[in-house]
Amino acid sequence: MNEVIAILALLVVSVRATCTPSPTNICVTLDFFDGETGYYYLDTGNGPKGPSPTIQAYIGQTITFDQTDESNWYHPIGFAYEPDGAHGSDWGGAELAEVERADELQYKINSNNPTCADAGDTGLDCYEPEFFYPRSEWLTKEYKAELTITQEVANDSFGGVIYYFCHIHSKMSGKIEIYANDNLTNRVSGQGAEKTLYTTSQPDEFDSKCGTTAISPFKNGGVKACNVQFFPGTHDTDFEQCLQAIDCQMHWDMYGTTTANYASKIQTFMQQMIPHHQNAVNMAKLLLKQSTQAEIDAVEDLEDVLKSIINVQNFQVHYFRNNLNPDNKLLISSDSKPSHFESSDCECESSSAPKFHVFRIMQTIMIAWFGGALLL
Ligand SMILES: [Cu+2]
Repeated sequence: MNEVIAILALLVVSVRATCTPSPTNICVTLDFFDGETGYYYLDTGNGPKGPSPTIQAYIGQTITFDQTDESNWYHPIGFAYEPDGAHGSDWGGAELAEVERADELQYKINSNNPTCADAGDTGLDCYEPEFFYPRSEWLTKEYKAELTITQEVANDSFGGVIYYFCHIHSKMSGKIEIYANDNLTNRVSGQGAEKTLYTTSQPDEFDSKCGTTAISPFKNGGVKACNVQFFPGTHDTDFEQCLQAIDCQMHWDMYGTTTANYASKIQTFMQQMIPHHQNAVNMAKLLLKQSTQAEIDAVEDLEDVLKSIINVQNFQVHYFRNNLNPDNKLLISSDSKPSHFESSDCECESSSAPKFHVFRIMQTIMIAWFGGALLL
């Protein structure tokens, strides 16, 4: 039965229309190795550009953002007058104004206006919930957002700029510059100075090899290396060296981002769960980065599981940050080494061998004793 569903899903995926890029039909993809959540890449006819590229539009233009590509799962696009729109300007911040009037935005599912009970003016509340569907189910439909740059949108913009963003994850925004007409020379001024957009985080050489985010300081020889080997072996492959750094980051950050002697069970849970989830996300990305598609495909449902870990646990990390930050409990890991990583205090290697040795002696005595008892 599962095989039949899988084959049907494959057939449906293969008959979904492919996106033909142009300035008014933008093919949206995501590179999830790029930064924590991944960033949008936009193809307006010259290949995917990104991360989070700035694009141009003019008053009167309608632009379709085609999100049918599989990489868009869990990343429903939205539009706002300030970066991150619904998420606010910082973790847990108040919602910021979105582009959401009926003549400005229309979501499409399989090319139709959504008709669920909450469809409202734009269909967002039918569109966004489907991005939480299981990946195999989401993959059976086509998802698009049609944005129209009206005079009102131009007037409400700050400095002639609006932003696309992900309705599920923060920090994925990019700019849409608005011009008065199609020669794209006269940018509208809107209602005041342009807002500041954060920069995207870029993977360094080690992260690029591992498919991860910000683990270089934790690799062997790095400034935050752990002096603890988290799994056995000689760690002589890229996969092992990446995994060691990923595990070191989690141990360091679970210690360093947790309030000491704190009475709130919920906030302590959230503080610990952020680095715990980041570890899972980086491990999933490492496996995808260092495996061939054939290796992944050989294990039933593995691609769904890995991409689910990346998108769902990142969403939960953002949920924890949004809860912790307004109470000043979203901590940044310090640069001072957790005491249990100092080699002088480390009980991991020096004492485990004697304990193991004592265990073996006890085992030998017990076997000898029982063996002797049986002979009597
Ligand atoms: Cu997203």
